[in-house]
Amino acid sequence: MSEQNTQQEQKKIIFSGIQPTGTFTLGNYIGAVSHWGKLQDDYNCIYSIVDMHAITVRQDPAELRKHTLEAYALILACGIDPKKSIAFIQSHNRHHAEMNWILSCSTQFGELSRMTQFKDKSQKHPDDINAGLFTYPVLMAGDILLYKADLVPVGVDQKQHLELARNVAQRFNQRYGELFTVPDAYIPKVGAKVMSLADPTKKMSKSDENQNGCIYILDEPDVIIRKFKKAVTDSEACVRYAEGKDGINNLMSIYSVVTGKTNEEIEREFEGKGYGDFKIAVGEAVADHLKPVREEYKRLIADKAYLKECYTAGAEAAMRISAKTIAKAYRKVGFVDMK
Ligand code: AQP
Repeated sequence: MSEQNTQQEQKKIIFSGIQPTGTFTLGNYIGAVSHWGKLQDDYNCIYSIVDMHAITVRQDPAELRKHTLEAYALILACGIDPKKSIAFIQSHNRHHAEMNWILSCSTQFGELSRMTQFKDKSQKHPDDINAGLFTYPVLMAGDILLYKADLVPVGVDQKQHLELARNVAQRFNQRYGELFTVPDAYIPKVGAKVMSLADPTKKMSKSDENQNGCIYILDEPDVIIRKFKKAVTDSEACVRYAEGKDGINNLMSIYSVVTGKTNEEIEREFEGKGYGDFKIAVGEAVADHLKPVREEYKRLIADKAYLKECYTAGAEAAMRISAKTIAKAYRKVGFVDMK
């Protein structure tokens, strides 16, 4: 075996996914996707557009198909190199649905009932509280466990689901014998929860009805700056990070991520200046930061043949790994081998 292959095998495994429920927000980007590309050299990375998760909320089929392709192009535009990482569309690999069933039988009704995302989304969609919405975290556990991922880069909102994946993995291993790696969350120190600009007590979300609260990473610079100008702050008119200043704290975190400046440096930079100047500076810095992503996305989305080549190769590579895990899981639970 070559030295390069041995190194590849020794690297830890990373899995993460994103739903194609709309254009990614600055929250998705800062909390998750912007880290994905940076991890490619040090880990064996597997990234997925999790379209099966997206249908837990009613989707228009044509829109979902379009958003899935766009999301795939977007992760590449954000720096995922399909030659370094496995990048695929979840529904292309049927092992996810199969693992979902196996793990459903090792997950308790009570633990799923405690999931805050289920409670939030049931409130948001009271006319469609479907079983898939309830068992979403089991599908997610399967996504991770199929690839024996060591680390899962996610925003802080996914911490509870990851905890569940760990419990399910441990329970299965105890019941049937060692199979799954128990994964750890990889949560960024700054920007793990980007808040809505319109209501800084609420998470910035793709499906938020208030468009002003949400920066989409493909928004044009003038739109980004306009939204930041409207951001809800407080009446103190002093740029400082402090309890109770949710709006300013959020803007400072965003500014810190895109400029690399610390909170102390930001406070010094805006000493004696009003919120108006600060909001414009944040808007401009974010627009500049996202410019290369926007440009690369436009190039990629126009090249459907290239995208297809990448997601097909990605699904094949993903299946080569997950086929082994699902076969072992079937054997461990006692299913009869066909061969
Ligand atoms: N506001 C956020 N701040 C930091 N990280 C965030 N993430 C989402 N919102 C924020 C992280 O983005 C990754 C992909 O999320 P997802 O698409 O799988 O689902 P989500 O968490 O439900 O994201 P949205 O934007 O809120 O989607 P909708 O509106 O469809 O529910 C995850 O790692 C997540 O932590």
